[in-house]
Amino acid sequence: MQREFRDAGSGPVKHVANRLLQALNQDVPQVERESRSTDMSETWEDHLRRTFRSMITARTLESKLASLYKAGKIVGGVYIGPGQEAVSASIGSCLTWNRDIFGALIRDQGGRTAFGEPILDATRSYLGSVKGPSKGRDGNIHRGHPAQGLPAMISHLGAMVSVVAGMLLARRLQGRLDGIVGAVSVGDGASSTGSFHEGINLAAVERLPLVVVLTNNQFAYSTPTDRQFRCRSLVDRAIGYGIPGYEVDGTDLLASLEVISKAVTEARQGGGPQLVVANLLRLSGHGEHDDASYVPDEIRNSALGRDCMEVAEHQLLQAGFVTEAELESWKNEAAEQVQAAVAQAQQEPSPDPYTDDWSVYASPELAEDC
Ligand SMILES: Cc1ncc(C[n+]2csc(CCOP(=O)(O)OP(=O)(O)O)c2C)c(N)n1
Ligand SMILES: [Mg+2]
Repeated sequence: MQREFRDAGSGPVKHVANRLLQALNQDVPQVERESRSTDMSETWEDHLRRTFRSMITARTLESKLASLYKAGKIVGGVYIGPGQEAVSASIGSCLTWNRDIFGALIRDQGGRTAFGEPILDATRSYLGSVKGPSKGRDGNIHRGHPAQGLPAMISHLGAMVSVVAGMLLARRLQGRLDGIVGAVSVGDGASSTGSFHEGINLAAVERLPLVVVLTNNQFAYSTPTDRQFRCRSLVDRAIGYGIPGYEVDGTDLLASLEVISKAVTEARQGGGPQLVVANLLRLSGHGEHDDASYVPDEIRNSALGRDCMEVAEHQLLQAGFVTEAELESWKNEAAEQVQAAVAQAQQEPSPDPYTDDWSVYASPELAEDC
């Protein structure tokens, strides 16, 4: 199957775009691949379908959140990850809720859903419901379920790398690390922070089962990659840490799931930390308040700017892994679930500042054993 792309631009963008083109123009694999999810009975095809369904749910949910924000129904910011669902959902679908660890960042609704976070968590957080995981105090994405392996997100870019490395080290010291993987999702901006370096270095030295998935979406807010790093590709950083590194086209679900599942399996089997670098373009603003007018058309029109949802849909239909009718029903089901989750959160109360225990430093109810 030959894929067609719009103009790949010039210079470095053209170089990356051409490499992606070469990779993408290989045929959709006909061979049955072994599923690397923890459910050993699951086929590669089912793993792929499950991952894609999470992508659909995430896109549907985030589109709804964006329109609620624009209608003034959400206070604060809305941060979404269109274009990144294939990478994010691939991380979540290779992990097992209540066993593995997932350090999600701001563009990981796909991964959260694939990992097992209920979509009600998102609507309750954004709509300020007291029943949300942060009891209505966090207006967007700093939510989690630490006891189930989803630590509450820290915004400070690379911080989750150190947090997840620390959680893995703690589990080893407690004698309960066996077969567990900790995956963390970060961006190109995060890769310039000390915490990213310290976390990976510690994991490499201790040979912890840490998988770092670094999504290079070409911007950290409005900072482009040429103001962020000087190396050819961020995957070259793996050499410095002495760990395996993989680079993948993040707009391609088949390729992303294959590479991420390989990295997760390697880590699970004792291969130590793994670095996956996924290249794509952030298809939204940094948040919904940002029109991203600083993104040049040259990048938007390159292969990096492809929408992974369209690519995945095409791939699955072409490979015969899904039918048009099934796709339609998956989309309808996602829309119904999102509608129900919004309606439920909207009818729930917000925290009451006069009666609530504000728990400025810690809250006994929120302190879960992680
Ligand atoms: C130390 C710090 N500075 C600034 C911010 C605000 N901030 C949150 S995400 C972000 C950009 C992150 O870029 P990147 O790591 O590439 O991830 P992306 O948003 O592109 O997914 C910024 C500036 C922050 N959370 N922490
Ligand atoms: Mg970025």
